[in-house]
Amino acid sequence: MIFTGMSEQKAQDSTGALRFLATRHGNIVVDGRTAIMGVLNVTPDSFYDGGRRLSPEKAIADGLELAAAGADIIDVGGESTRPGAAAVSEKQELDRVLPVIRGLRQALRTPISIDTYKSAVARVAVSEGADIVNDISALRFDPAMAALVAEEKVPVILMHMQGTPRTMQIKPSYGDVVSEVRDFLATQVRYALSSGIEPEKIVIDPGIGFGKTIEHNLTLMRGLPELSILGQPLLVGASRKAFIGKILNVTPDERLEGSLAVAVAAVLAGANIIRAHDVKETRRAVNIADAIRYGLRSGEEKHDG
Ligand code: 7PM
Repeated sequence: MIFTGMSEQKAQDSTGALRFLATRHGNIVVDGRTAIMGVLNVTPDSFYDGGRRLSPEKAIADGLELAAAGADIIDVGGESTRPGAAAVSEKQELDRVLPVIRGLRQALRTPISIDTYKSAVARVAVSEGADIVNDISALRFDPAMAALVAEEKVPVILMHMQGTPRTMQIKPSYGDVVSEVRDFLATQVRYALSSGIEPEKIVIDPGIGFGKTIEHNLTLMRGLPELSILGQPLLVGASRKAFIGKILNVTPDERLEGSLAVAVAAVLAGANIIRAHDVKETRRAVNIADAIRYGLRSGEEKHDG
């Protein structure tokens, strides 16, 4: 693909790949620079950050910290999707996320995504200031989700998952994991379009760790260019996930370096958005990957040596 200078800021490049994700709180650049989505789980039971934010005040403070560290998006979630995690009611999920969305929205203009597959949760979250719907079911679990996203004209993240959060890690199985994930995402993009969601508002995501063995995750990382060719911005979320722990034989709190290595590999293989717990460190690592992938941006040139 040919870049004629990042200052032109056209909506699309010559290949049709999207350069921006338009939200109510501004455009998120997704080409020429990788966006970072900071994870803000407001749950008692997430595998890494669960139980850290039992009050909305603590969650809001952590969200402000993610923004200060350079997050381009803050992903607020009220239900853990780790294997076997307890399901929560719509009311409980909203009780967790709404005070946090309201508090962040008052203090910040950083785009906020709501990590939910429930349209009722997404509807209220968006009305209170969320800008993006992050649906780990890719519009499949709630038949009302596609219409809600179309009506609100918000960007949506379509993520691949085999099975459900409860069952997904019981013997995941594929013929060819890359082509199956690619074909699934292509189908869900078509469904989103047929539901009236605009093409420039659709992000795709292979769903690292969602119904995949360690080998499946590694094969998908290798196959990311096959997903990029769908022409939608590509999000990769591998931060502190189990396959990193299995390779390095470390617990979630020791997975920073592995997560940064995966983030860099993802960017060099075509990712446009990286979902991460450790925004400051991920931003720095990804800035290097961005410089390799896209070249220096004006202002970044410093003398050598
Ligand atoms: C087990 C699996 C435990 C996954 C925790 C998680 C993603 C996401 C999550 C992702 C998008 C976590 C995750 N992962 N949304 N939500 N992509 N779009 O690390 O990879 O918090 S939950």
